[in-house]
Amino acid sequence: MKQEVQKAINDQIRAEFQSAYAYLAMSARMDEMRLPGMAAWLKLQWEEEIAHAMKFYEFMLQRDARVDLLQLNAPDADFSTALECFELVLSHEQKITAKINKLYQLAVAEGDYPLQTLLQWFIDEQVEEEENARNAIDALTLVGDSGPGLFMLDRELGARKPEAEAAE
Ligand code: OFO
Repeated sequence: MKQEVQKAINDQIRAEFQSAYAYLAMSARMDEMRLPGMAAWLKLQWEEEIAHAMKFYEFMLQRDARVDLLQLNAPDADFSTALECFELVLSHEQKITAKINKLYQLAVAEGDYPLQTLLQWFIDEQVEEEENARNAIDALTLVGDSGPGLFMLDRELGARKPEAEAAE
């Protein structure tokens, strides 16, 4: 695999682990805010991001490329309402989408067909990730940041199933 492609995938592995780290921090904040359903939703998101990182990791090993695990930063979980939290989720996912698209452009430019195939899954996944965040923002905008509406929405988001189970 070309050096530039390996470097870009290692950077994407870091971005996926960084996402996991961010969602775990957000989950802890939601727990503090007594919103256990949203905390559980974010914790599932944490698990999914680890799985994303590992997809790239296994792909690198399969192709005899070099995995370099890079340094993570302290995550940004600076919000004071559930709505602000999901706005942060959406803007984070939009940044990840831009990174995946850039990686795809590199895979095309370098003629790396296996990477293009792998990235098809991620391109679809990003559409879903952004949609989930937007749906939560729409619901929170409707119900507001307190009262029975928020309580019900917290329960609804807490019922989210892991991806594998949801597909069954
Ligand atoms: Fe890995 O999709 Fe979110 O960040």
